[in-house]
Amino acid sequence: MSGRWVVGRGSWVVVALTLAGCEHHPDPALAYAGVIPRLVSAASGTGRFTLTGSTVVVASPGSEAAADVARYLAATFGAATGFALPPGPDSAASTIVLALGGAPALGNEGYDLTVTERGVRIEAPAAAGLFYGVQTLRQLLPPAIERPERQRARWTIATGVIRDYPRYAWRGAMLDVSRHFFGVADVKRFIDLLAAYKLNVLQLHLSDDQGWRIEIASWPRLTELGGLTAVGGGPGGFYTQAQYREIVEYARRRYITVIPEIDLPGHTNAALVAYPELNCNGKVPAPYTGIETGISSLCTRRPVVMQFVADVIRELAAITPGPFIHIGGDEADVTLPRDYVAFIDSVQRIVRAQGKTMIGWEEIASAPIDPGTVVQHWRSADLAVTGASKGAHILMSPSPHVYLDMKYDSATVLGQNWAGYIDVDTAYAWDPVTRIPALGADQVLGIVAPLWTETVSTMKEAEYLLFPRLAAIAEVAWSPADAREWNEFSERLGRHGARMSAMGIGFYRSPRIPWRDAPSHTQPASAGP
Ligand code: IFG
Repeated sequence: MSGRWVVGRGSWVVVALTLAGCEHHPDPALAYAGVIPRLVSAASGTGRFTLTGSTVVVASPGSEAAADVARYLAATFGAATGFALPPGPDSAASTIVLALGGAPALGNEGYDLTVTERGVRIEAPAAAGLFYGVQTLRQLLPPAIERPERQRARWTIATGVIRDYPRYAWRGAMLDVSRHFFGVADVKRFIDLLAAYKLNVLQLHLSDDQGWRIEIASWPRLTELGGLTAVGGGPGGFYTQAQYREIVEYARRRYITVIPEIDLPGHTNAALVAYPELNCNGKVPAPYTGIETGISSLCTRRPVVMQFVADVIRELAAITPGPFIHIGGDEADVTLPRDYVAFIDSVQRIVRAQGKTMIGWEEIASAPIDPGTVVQHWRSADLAVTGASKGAHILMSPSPHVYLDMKYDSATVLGQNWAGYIDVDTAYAWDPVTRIPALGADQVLGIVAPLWTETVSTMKEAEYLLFPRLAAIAEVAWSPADAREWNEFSERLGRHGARMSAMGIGFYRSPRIPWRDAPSHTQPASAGP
């Protein structure tokens, strides 16, 4: 039977819904109320639209971006359906229309999505909105749409109307490829997972004590030597600049901005191993494969160090189309405070000279940072407030809520616990504005959830720590604050398990969630450091 779900601000209203049929053919109308992140508004109807081999995709003429979203849609839905979903005319009997235009109030990531008996129409002022409409469309289809193999199924969507747009413009995750290296294919998988939940920033933590992961032509030993190590002594690795460009382009097609992080002046042992002239004692330190922090520093007063920093940032800026360069700045425990402050001031001049905006972990707030600098909060509210008082924008990465390398609970093998245990409710039940009361809402840019990889060496392990918490955090970043409520989310996430399984995600089956799907995996065996 059919029903209507009306989703509005603050409450769910079920209008004459009769739970029909058995579990594996849930009422398509239910899907509108199941989308993660939660939609701003949605109402499902009693009609049905079924995708078929004759469905065509109609993209706004003259827009390469819209055409590229159409190609992405065809590729994303093609594997499971076997349908070509080719470009076609608006007059076709079965269409998915991707139309640029619509209500300007939707902003550059919002969209309207309408499903009728004849087809789907996604309308958005900008192509990013079309892309996010496609992410929602995926979740209106049965979970099987996510499976890589072709299946004979009825790809039916309930008719309905959706209006959706994000709360924050900065919604992302960070992957630490320094402690353990993750190759291009893994990073592309990480990007696909971000895109599915409408996240739009990938911060790549490219250098640390244990490894340097990006080729710098003017300082080749950074990767020739600094790229050889990793936590635990395993093989390291690095990206050539061509591979980095490949990652950036893959992310761009999914409306994700790559933000490279070169951590300075601390977290630099791998650089010192490669170039001891950067070390105050001029000696080559032993490669570091442990997991302590605050153990290293560039010799910030040496001219050669500033030349090094200028060369690295110049080369990184040249391969980074995005407006931001992250210079780390955290845990510089063995850098003299006055040297640290002078160094950060010098680095920001170098970043500015490259036409980029500097991002740093909250410790940079102790330096004379430019207004407009991005300060990434991770553990000190005071430093975040200091940064904001200097005109910085605050990026929220509060470690007790979004550090995805934290264990779920004491039974979790992977991960650490210095910021506490983080189950799904802890990742969900917080708000970026009220988290630091002294911050004004307009001073908060958005959210980034870091996955540090001291204890994580494969994507399987990464995905176990990422999900379901990253889906929860994506909702904190996208959905209206007054529409978020833990009990409703936990029910919705319980129904979402089948979709994560279909996506091949070996997620943590939190006991706090009423999972509706059969368990399909167990906790990955520990790799440990
Ligand atoms: N803090 C360090 C990270 C990482 C993390 C692991 C920041 C900004 C602990 N710095 O978080 O390098 O080691 O949980």
